[in-house]
Amino acid sequence: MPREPIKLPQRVESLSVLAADGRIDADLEPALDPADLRRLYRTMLASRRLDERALALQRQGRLGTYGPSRGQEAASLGVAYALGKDDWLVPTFRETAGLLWRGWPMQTWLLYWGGFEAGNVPPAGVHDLPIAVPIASQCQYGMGVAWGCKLRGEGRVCATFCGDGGTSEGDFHEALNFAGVYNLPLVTVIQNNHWAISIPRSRQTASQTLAQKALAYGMDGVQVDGNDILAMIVATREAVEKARTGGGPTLIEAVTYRMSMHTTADDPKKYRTEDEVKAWEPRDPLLRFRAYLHKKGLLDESTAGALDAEIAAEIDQAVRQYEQYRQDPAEFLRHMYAELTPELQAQQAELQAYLERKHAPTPAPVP
Ligand SMILES: Cc1ncc(C[n+]2csc(CCOP(=O)(O)OP(=O)(O)O)c2C)c(N)n1
Ligand SMILES: [Mg+2]
Repeated sequence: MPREPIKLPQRVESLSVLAADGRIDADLEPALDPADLRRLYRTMLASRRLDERALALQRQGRLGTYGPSRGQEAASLGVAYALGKDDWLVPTFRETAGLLWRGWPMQTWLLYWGGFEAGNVPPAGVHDLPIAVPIASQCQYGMGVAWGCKLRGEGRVCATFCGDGGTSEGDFHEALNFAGVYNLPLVTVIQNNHWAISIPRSRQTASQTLAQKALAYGMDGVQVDGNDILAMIVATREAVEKARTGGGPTLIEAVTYRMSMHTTADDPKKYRTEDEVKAWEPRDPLLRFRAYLHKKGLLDESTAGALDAEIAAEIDQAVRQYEQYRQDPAEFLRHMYAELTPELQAQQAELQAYLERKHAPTPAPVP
């Protein structure tokens, strides 16, 4: 009757490939097509610039409350890249880079933040769910989608995202538990950006890592340098391959940092120091990837400048389309049920009558 450590078949690993200064672990470096590397860089840059523009638009009163994704681009993009076209992605609201890779037009993304229903509609043929804001709800949706994939037996996989704060929600644990029991083709990615609004990661859990939570649900966990796009690609590819071939779910903790405010309704200076933010700046995923591409001879100053100009024009065009968009005010009633309930029908009729009154020509004054 000895006392001994329990040996678990699952593993918790840590993974990083590309150091902050652009040095690479050659044994782990994925063999990516140079055209793909360039496209990945372009998407990461587009995501960063779009994020900056969105912040400016919100400050000018031209966009709703906005949640920036600055600093978290690699964690999102690496996952999107590792998925197949027919796989599913379930985003939180910081997946700008991943959604651009999946083919979401910039103007659709702007419409989402502008509060329009049209911003919730994935482009044709893109198997993504709309952006979900309720914390860790994405885990449940992703688990359900993965279950559907398994039942249909088409070999498709679902990747779902949540934040470090999301790991304290029941939804997170219930989804992982279910995915483990039913051996679902699910990759759950925690974007550990160190903050849940003003709650630091250290107050979220006493666990040393978030990746180790995988063990409780009978799956492998991997803690990845989330600012290292190559490591994110390697880890997600392995998890996707395993899921696709019946090996079940994986939990990925992407260690990253929220370089901006939580949303435009937040002032992070109230709860974190400038020094902390500064310490993360050299680990910026965009700078690191750029250094890597420079070293490989895939990006020079003039190409980088041309790219910047191209992306700025693309964003200008998307902003124009967004601001010219006109929505039928009754649109919001149409998305909850396949058939309108009697109550919603009555509301729709009332709205219609109101709009007709509002737009009717003003009657001439009685002489
Ligand atoms: C169920 C629920 N409770 C509260 C909120 C308000 N809220 C929005 S984001 C957030 C913090 C989330 O932190 P984390 O999961 O780390 O994600 P991050 O914002 O850092 O990306 C909170 C409390 C919400 N959206 N949903
Ligand atoms: Mg967080």
